[in-house]
Amino acid sequence: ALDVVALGESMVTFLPTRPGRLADVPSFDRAIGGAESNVACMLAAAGHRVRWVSRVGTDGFGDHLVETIGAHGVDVTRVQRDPDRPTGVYFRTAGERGTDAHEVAYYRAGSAASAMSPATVDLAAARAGRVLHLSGITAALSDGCRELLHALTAPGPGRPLVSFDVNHRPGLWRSPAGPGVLLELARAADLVFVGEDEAEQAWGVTGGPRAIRALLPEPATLVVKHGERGATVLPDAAPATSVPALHVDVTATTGAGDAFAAGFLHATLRGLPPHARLRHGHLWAAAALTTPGDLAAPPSRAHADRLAAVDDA
Ligand code: KDG
Repeated sequence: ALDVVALGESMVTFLPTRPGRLADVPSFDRAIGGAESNVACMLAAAGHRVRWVSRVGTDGFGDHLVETIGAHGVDVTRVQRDPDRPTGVYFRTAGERGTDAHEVAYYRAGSAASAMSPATVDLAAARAGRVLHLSGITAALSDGCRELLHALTAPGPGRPLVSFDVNHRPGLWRSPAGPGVLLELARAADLVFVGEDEAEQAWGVTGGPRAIRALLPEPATLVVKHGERGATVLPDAAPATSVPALHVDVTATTGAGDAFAAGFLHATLRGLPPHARLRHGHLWAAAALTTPGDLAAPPSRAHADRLAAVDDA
């Protein structure tokens, strides 16, 4: 049986070889990105049984994604190949995300993954794990992708625990419906990850974790991230738990949210208590923060367990 199925678009990612404006970067290093496959790869590297469900072109970039993600130990047998649409790619600069200095150029409109829909995706393959991990990025890709997320989050028999990372990417939404769609999807999930700043940007909610919880009363578990300050977990019927983040010298923040979700899911699958889930989230995020690419190797289990227990002693 599978622990986790992650569904979403991945792209070949081009990382700048030097800082500065996109217009000035002369060459790029190839890597891979994709919020959901980042989660899948980290969980598989930590020993979990994981599947990635997606769609890529019949091009070399599609081959590269399938081969690289498969090499992390992720089941890629349900990834479809689309002969008519290309694999998405994107370029970015080195500047810190969330600042004006950070530029992202996506080439993914009309991609193979944007053709995912309830009609093209094998829903049973997506529902085959204990956890189904989704993100709000998918909802922005096309009408079919948005309908797919609604189908996968709808209640019904055989529905796994649905984990949803809001991942609000304003630059991707071509309609003003984004925030409303993300709210609807988050309310239909069982476990939700959202940044405090993201909740303010998308939904205009200020007032911290309690105010966000009031907007999202349904998910059994809500995780509110406060960036470099830490994160709070709000279970529906238990007191909130907050754990500060680690202080690290940040190389690149891209992928840190995915790593946090993966670490939290890893500890959840192991049945660890809320504070340990947050600690693992922070430890895994630290691995991504100190790596230039979107995808990092998780800390070893023994090492992370020792670090997670540091101030329990
Ligand atoms: O969270 C990291 C992702 O944003 C990155 O890997 C690319 O999935 C991606 C996206 O759509 O921005």
